[in-house]
Amino acid sequence: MSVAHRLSAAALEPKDIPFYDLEDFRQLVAASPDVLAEHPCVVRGFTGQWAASRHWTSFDRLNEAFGSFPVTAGAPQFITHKHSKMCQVKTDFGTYLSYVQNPERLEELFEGKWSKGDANVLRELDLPLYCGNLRLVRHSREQILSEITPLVPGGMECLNGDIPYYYQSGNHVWLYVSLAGALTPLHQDNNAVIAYLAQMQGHKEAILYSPEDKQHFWNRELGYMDPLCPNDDEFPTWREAQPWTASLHPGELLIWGPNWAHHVVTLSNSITVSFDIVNRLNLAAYTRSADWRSELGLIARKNAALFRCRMPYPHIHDALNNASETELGREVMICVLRSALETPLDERSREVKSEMLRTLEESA
Ligand SMILES: O=C(O)CCC(=O)C(=O)O
Ligand SMILES: [Fe+2]
Repeated sequence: MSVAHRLSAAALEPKDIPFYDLEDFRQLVAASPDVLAEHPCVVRGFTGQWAASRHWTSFDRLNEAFGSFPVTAGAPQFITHKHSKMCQVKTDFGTYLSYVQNPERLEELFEGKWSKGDANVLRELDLPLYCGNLRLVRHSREQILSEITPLVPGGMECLNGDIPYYYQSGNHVWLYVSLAGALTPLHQDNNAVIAYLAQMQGHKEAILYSPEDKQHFWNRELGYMDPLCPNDDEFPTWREAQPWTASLHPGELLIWGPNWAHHVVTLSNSITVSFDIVNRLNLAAYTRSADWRSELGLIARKNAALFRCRMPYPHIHDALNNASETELGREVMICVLRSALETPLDERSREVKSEMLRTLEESA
């Protein structure tokens, strides 16, 4: 197709992400366990089972439980295009909640806390600050997970608990509280996770693209396009990318497969739980990812004395001294998996750890 012809071609009509009641989703997953590689889904009737759907919708309760947690809030949440501008404050979640309840108190609440831009730049950007990193869980046995149990809808498999350091390696159990207008620009999540957004309050709109269309919505030089305002010069083939869209309301859960790119706009003040999943669909892709390796490498380096003592092997000591964080993370994981496999494990945990070890030994 000539360039001129391609530019004048019509963009692909967005496809509606299909909605399922919980039981229909269960049957869909049983018939096609890999359905999320094909398209995202919205599931109704799932989050109503959670204690969190009663507890995490009260700001007083959220403040009591998580107010002291350190967070950042950005406008937009983060940026994924080389030329985008953003503002950011470093604060605690309680102060952020005060802002969400009284956005006009911006200056007073964040005085001296700006790490990017300031209140004037924020007004120019015309976006609210958005805290997207209230991290709720660091270990798979934490009590707080009972708030969002069952963790996954419709009998989906979830292997998170069998993966060492899972919740410390950049994977989310995060709570998002956002004002109308808050923006999460187009991006793909770390570690090839399956992910969901569980809407507890308010309304969001999401646009997703399959990883197979990546060449049309991303380039190495600039990053990701803006799906609401695609730039023909920067992304000349954007019309060939198939958008999938969903409007998300309380009680609905949007779930997508590994590496699906997503752009999310908050349309009315919102509370959402976000959760990352690994199962057999993405275990190998997870294991091959660099993101958890560098997080784990960083943990090992920050706690070098402890890791030296627990792992008395010359190659780990060398890696602690000389290797990049990503290489160190791989070495540490191999060591953790080998020792775990020497102990009694249930069958599933043994399978997961053996597959991870095999994949890591194959991929340097
Ligand atoms: O809800 C949003 O604003 C986007 C969240 C997101 O990107 C995620 O949870 O992976
Ligand atoms: Fe995301």
